[in-house]
Amino acid sequence: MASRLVLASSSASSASHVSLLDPRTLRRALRRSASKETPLVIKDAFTHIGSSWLSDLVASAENTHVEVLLRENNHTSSFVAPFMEALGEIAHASDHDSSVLIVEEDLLANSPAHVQDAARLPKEICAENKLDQLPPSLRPGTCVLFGGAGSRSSLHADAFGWVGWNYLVEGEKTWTFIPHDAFPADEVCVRVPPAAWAGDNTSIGAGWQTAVDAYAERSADGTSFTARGGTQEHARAVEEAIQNHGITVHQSEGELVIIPPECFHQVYHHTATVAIAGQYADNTNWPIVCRHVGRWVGMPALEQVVGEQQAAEWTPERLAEVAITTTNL
Ligand SMILES: O=C(O)CCC(=O)C(=O)O
Repeated sequence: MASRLVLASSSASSASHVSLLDPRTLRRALRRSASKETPLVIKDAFTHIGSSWLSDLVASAENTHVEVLLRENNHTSSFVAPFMEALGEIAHASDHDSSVLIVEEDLLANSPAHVQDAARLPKEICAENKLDQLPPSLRPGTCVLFGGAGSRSSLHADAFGWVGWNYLVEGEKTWTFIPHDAFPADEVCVRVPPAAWAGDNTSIGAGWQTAVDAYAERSADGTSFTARGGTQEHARAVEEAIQNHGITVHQSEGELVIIPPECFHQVYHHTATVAIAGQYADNTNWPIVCRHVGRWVGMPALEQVVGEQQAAEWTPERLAEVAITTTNL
């Protein structure tokens, strides 16, 4: 099978690039991104993250332990290690064939107030996050990600129809996006409720995840990749979807990537990286959130919500209450 993800010739033309300093263009681009599943790259978003932010974060966590995700020969496992040892692995011992990744919510949650404040999503992007009005057990938290060279996320779509955001503090990454309807989700995915939401009957939404790794095999010059993992048919179906509908985005240090609701994506870390990732819901994607929850809990009234006005009738409190009651029936 031919390698399909060719970095050198892929263009970022399907992803808009905007600056936080141009608010009117930014608002239009955010709205388009949420409704049309087009990823967005925002510059100048976290200018308040200063040069000491990372060292302050690391100092506050130096005596803690973290979960390390290890990917070796298409197999992912995890182990718990002292944070500083794990950082050493990320800086010096990670490569394409044996890579390490840390994705942690606790690091930021336990860091000093000025570190947390600097990592907050600017109001120009989301003035009021409706996810903050959900009951605490349903609220996703902001993560810090430390990736080693060659590490990659799974190929997945996030739960709930939220908008994802991912700011790159250090390093270089490539993203592959595939619009939801162009991805063979029923064939190759399992549904995964977010771990933060207990994963039991209190979960009111779920993401999609596949065992296929779009970045499994790297060409000798490092510019193209072949998918592997799952069955051969699954890998082929994913490759086809990427070939026909994939959008490649290169993310450099200081850029914020916006992940459209329910859009499939996988991320490849070319170097050691540090990133902050979170999620939000506002009027632009609240109808998508309502329909997502309605489908997951089996509530036609929610599933059929159309437009921002109708969605606004479902406050986050009402949505959570009704959906949790329905899942517990
Ligand atoms: O940066 C990564 O490795 C994964 C990011 C991601 O999947 C996300 O922010 O949703």
